[in-house]
Amino acid sequence: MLGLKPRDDGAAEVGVIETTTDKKEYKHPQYQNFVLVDCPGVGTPKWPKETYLKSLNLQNCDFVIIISGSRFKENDAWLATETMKAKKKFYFVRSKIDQDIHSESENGLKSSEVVTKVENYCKQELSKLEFKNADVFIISSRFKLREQFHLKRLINTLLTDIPTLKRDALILSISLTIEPVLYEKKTILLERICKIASTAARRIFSKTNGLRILHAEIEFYQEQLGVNEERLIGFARQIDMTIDAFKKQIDLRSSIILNDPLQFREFCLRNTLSRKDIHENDHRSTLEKFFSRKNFNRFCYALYDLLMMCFEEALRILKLISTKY
Ligand SMILES: Nc1nc2c(ncn2[C@@H]2O[C@H](COP(=O)(O)OP(=O)(O)OP(=O)(O)O)[C@@H](O)[C@H]2O)c(=O)[nH]1
Ligand SMILES: [Mg+2]
Repeated sequence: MLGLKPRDDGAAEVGVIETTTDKKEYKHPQYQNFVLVDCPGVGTPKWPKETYLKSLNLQNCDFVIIISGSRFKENDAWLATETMKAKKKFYFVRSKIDQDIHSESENGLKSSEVVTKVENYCKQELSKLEFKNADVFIISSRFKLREQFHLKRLINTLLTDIPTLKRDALILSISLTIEPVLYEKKTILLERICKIASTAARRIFSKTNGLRILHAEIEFYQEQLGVNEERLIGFARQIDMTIDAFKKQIDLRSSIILNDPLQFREFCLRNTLSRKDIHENDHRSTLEKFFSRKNFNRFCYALYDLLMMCFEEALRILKLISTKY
């Protein structure tokens, strides 16, 4: 969820031996108020069941994710019950599905069949532990596989469950490029257009400053939607393509405009979009309210256009990557 590999700075420690012995907070690299707390499992020497809840400080959490790499056991069910009593949401997550897929491939099972088998088995086990109809999210933490399996559904569920006020912060913190997250991000970024355009337009006697604000915002779009240089290199590597071939295939235009000062200036100061080009649902009324002010208009159009461009690029990346798996 933090978009980090195990060896990256700020990533949680992982290891084959007991690794997490104390509670540790992991701040999102870009969004410091999104904090994931990694805790040892229930019943480990330093974290016995008797003092677990006190150590966990459940009241300070928004939700609890209970992760198991094998079967869910009594202690997992106990933690879920306690979380429920504290009126917080909990989620059962079964990781390491890639290992099951690997083991079962020799038996001729397809990966989707293995996922279903493990999911049903986990549900069965949880039902024996008095969790009838529990939802179980099957995932793999392997960096290359993290956007596959049920992580998409887990994130969607989190987004539905989270208190509204915290939703935007959560969505912007999610570094995964998965379709529902992209759509949510687009909505949040659209809502920022007026404010950014207005700030930039107020620098009316100094267009350069205004343009600098737009430039920073569009870099933020790229970062958020996963079409910045760093993510592109990662995606290209993931599907064994050279970065140039990848960019060509995606028909990447946003970074070309952003990296060429002249083109960028021209793009921001033109005013080619007409009202009918603005999609019906895309906050038309908010945008229209301000349509009379010239620079504001131009900046709104430019931001809108570039946001859509980045968004379409992100969708094309997603499509390309999914066809390669
Ligand atoms: N193949 C595979 N290995 C995984 C996956 N998730 C974790 N691992 C590996 O399993 C081992 C244990 O992972 P950790 O993340 O340290 O597990 P943990 O539950 O935090 O363990 P403690 O901190 O000791 O409680 C490490 O070697 C990880 O690399 C996964 O989805 N697939
Ligand atoms: Mg750990």
